[in-house]
Amino acid sequence: MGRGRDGEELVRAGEVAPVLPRPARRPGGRDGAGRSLRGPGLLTPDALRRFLETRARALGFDALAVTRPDAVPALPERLAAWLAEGHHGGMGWMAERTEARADPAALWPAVRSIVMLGVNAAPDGDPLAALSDPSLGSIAVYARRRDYHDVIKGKLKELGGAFAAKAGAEIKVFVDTAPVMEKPLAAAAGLGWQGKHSVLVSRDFGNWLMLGAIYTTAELPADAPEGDRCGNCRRCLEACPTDAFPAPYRLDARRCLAYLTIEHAGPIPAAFRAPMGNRVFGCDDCLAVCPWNKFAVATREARLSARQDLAAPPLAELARLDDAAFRARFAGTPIKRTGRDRFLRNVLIAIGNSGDAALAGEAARLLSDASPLVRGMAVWALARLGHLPPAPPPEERDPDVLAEWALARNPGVQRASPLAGAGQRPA
Ligand code: B12
Ligand code: SF4
Ligand code: SF4
Repeated sequence: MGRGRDGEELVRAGEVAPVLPRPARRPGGRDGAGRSLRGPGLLTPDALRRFLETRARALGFDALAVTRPDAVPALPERLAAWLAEGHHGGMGWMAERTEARADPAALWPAVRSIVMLGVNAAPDGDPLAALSDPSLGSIAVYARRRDYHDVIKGKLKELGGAFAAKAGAEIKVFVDTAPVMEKPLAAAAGLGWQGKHSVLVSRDFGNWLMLGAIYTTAELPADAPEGDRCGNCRRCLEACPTDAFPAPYRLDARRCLAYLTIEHAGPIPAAFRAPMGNRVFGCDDCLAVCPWNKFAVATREARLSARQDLAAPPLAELARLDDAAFRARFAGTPIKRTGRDRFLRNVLIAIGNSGDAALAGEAARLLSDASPLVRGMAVWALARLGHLPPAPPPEERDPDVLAEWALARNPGVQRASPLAGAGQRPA
């Protein structure tokens, strides 16, 4: 997911106290060829690499591989093409600092090696189970737990600090918050390959690795990239409820429910409301159908383990969240980032799609919410359920909300049946 911030963390040798390694729990990666002696302890690049692996395992990382800053020369062209098509939608920050985003050396000229790390966030059970019960809200797997940005950033700093001290090198750590293209770098390092849905797929962890990066001035042996293992498969492309892939390997974020439910600020465009079904935060459809998930096992990282109360919360409960209750319920999770109003917008669309007249009362109450975004979606939900009052309340003056009232009277807004939108495409 996007974060839209330019967070960079430079750590110099000795700034972060090294931690004592706990016993390793997973076999290490590959050994590369040594090149020169380095750092105060005269460690070879191979020895530094082994140090990184041992420490990373002890900190709870599940995958580590190394690449060079110039490993993907096509990146500037690919990023430019994506932006030129407008596929980033309202994520204006993706169009900023593009030179640095597409070229690690432009972000930090001193970088010599890039260490890509993955934390397994595989779900325990069917990640799409909530889609079959329209009275529940479906929340993306990555968001049913503590915010991975916080978890991984902490681990990266600890690992990077220990490495910087050992190597006598400088490092910067990144997780989603800086102009870094984590997926192609992880693919170049051999952690997996970018599937036709563009997400990194791993032979060991399927679609569920969350990524982070350490840029360093140290020379480390680089790993070989992993080849594309999608073959003729098209499952992810076909599973998308909103046809968000104009071609394999290319995503138009403006059609993606992960973008629309999380990053997009205003009302969800009308054509995508029915296909949203009951997805109230993010979407996992293209990830969940990938056959490579059969090798994934549920996360061993306790701090990334799912919170049961976030797996499939009842819509009726979510519709009652005021600002304080929203913050209390989702503190420490990625969901808090949307804020209460955007989240309630999504909940109301799910209520509209539920086909459940018993939920109409929740939507009716929100016709007088303080947020115009929420009031507007309450109008849509009530129209979908066939319970819209004949006229807007006299005090309603907001032009966007009044536009929703006008739209709701349009015969194109039809009553929903249970599960409407699950697998349905927008007009
Ligand atoms: C912006 C963003 C989004 C946007 C746009 C997604 C996108 N595909 O770009 C939105 C909001 C839609 C989004 C959604 C999700 N995101 Co997001 N997102 C990011 C972010 C911040 C940047 C991604 C980026 O650089 N996009 C720009 C495009 C141009 O790059 P690209 O996707 O790599 O595109 C490549 C292809 O187009 C390719 N290409 C073009 N033509 C061709 C042709 C061939 C033949 C080939 C092979 C390739 C190819 O070249 C491009 C460069 O490699 C990253 C974190 C980061 N800093 O990297 C997280 C990140 C990608 N997101 C992540 C996750 C988990 C998700 C969701 C699953 C969340 C959810 N469940 O709701 C969805 C998945 C949707 C999807 N199918 O992509 C994880 C993915 C982990 C992984 N294993 O890959 C990341 C890496 C965050 C993290 N730190 O772990 N995200
Ligand atoms: S399946 Fe969901 S997450 Fe994947 S591209 Fe389509 S809308 Fe986005
Ligand atoms: S579902 Fe098929 S095409 Fe899509 S990423 Fe997985 S293997 Fe590749």
